Amino acid sequence: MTLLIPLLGDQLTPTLASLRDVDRTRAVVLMMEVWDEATYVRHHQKKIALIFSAMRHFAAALRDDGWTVDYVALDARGNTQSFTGEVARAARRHRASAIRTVAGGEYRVRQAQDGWAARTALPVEILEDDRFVCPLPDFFAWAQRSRERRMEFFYREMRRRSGLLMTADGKPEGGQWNFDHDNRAGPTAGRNYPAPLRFAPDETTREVLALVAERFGDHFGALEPFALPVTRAQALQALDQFVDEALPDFGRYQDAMVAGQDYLFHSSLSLCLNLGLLGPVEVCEAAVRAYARGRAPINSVEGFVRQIIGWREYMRGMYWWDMPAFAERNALDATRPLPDFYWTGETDMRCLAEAVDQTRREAYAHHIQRLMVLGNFALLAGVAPAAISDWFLVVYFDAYEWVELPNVVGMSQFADGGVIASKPYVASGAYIDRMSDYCGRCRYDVKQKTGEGACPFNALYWDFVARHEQRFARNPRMRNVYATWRRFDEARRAEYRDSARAFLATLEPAAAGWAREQT
Ligand code: FAD
Ligand code: DLZ
Ligand code: SF4
Repeated sequence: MTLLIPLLGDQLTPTLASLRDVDRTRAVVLMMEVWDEATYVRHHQKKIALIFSAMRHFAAALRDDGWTVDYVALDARGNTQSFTGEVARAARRHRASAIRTVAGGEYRVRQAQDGWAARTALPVEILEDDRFVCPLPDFFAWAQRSRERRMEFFYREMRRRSGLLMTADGKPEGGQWNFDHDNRAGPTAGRNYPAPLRFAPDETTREVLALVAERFGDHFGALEPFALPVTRAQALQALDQFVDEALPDFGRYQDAMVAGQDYLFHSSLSLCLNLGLLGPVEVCEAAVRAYARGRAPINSVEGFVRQIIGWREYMRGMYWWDMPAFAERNALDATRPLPDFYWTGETDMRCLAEAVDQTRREAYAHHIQRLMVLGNFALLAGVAPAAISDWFLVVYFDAYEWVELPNVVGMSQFADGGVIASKPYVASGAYIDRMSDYCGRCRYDVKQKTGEGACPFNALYWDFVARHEQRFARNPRMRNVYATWRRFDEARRAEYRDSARAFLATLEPAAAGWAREQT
């Protein structure tokens, strides 16, 4: 009687549902490095190394804890290179009598799990992933009864449910649910920024780095230097350092962008959260403790908690609510191929060149770079949502489809028609200039509106406004924008549109094969 427990690469949590209440002497945990997962999109090299290294460290920790772990390395003999193939092989190898696993975080994987019973002729128990504050059935119930499925309303329920930042009489701490209006400072000259902790690779990580260099060396991104946390102990250190050094200013500078500063006051904890090395509640509790001790102000702590129990949980719910249709959404009928500079970084637009360069080096960019530079440009230029979504899924160390897709297709590209975002996240150069120090040394002039030498975001912005007038003119949050557009005379409107057209004609489409293997 052997229970086989397949455990996926983003399920690195010792208290995972499938590991609870199990007789360890009769169970085998199966972990699999498989080509299918490493190449369903051609992930950034650092992301593959991170996941393989974290998986290997987690397997070692489970063994230390008394579990029998069958770890199938990528190059192991007979590896079929798919989850289903490996589950079937392991079921035979261990003469398993039953299979118990936690639901995969991605639709594709969850579909595969549904086929395991037929493939192995064994009973398969697929448990809900309970590492979130909001179970999916509760999210669906909320979505069903909500007229407007906006994050802000959902977030208040999560505050009440978790008790985080709630007073004893059930009121929001600090008297408000949301302190976002305090969180809009641009960069301040002369500020020092805390660097996230960097962890020297140990022998396990070095072996993985050699493997990734050999097998995935033609994928996007720099493999080394590699300094990411790969164990729970390292993740906890990273959390402590963030709370002590960055959290106090997290809120104020949340939307700022500074050349050469990859992280500012952001936590970079998404990688630990999404792998399961840290849980959402413990991370929020650490921030709330800092607030209680007077070490971090309410605008920072509330902002941070909102990102995790608000946005992160909401995005997961929306993903499962709308899949598989979500992946096909394209409300604005955008069809442009992805410009090649997203892969090469070769563009004179400094904001984009900075964002792509740090993405290549670090497999990381912070939220405002993702939303208001990389996403904003794709939306303004009319890039096909599936093309920009593939790019985001490849390049970030925290990118799993359940969180990437709703952020890109929903929030950033408005391709869901305005379910997640109440207005499109578009901005001209003036916004980027206000929130960053990029424009000063850009070849383009952010103040110039049209023509050669003008910041391309300016004409693209008004071209977007014009292209989508029918859809957005009646949106209350776009009323002022359209009032301005209508005040422009014909000649000025034509100048914007011609300038945008001329710029778009210069964009080189990316070569095929960067994001997905060519068939
Ligand atoms: P912080 O700024 O320190 O925020 C704290 C935590 O809040 C993050 O670690 C993250 O877990 C959570 N969080 C913040 N915003 C969001 C959000 N919108 N959705 C979900 N969680 C959030 N996040 C991912 O985890 N994976 C992705 O693939 C991803 N793709 C994105 C693509 C686009 C176009 C956009 C606009 C956002 C995307 N995000 C994604 C959300 C967000 O940008 C990242 O979570 C964040 O930048 C991670 O860096 P951090 O840990 O330093 O975040
Ligand atoms: C992203 C990823 C990669 C690159 N490789 C593996 C792997 O070899 N084995 C594994 O178990 N998981 C991997 N992952 C993460 C999976 O894609 C992840 O488990 C799914 O996203 C869960 O839905
Ligand atoms: Fe980006 Fe325009 Fe500023 Fe250049 S001028 S950095 S293109 S916003």
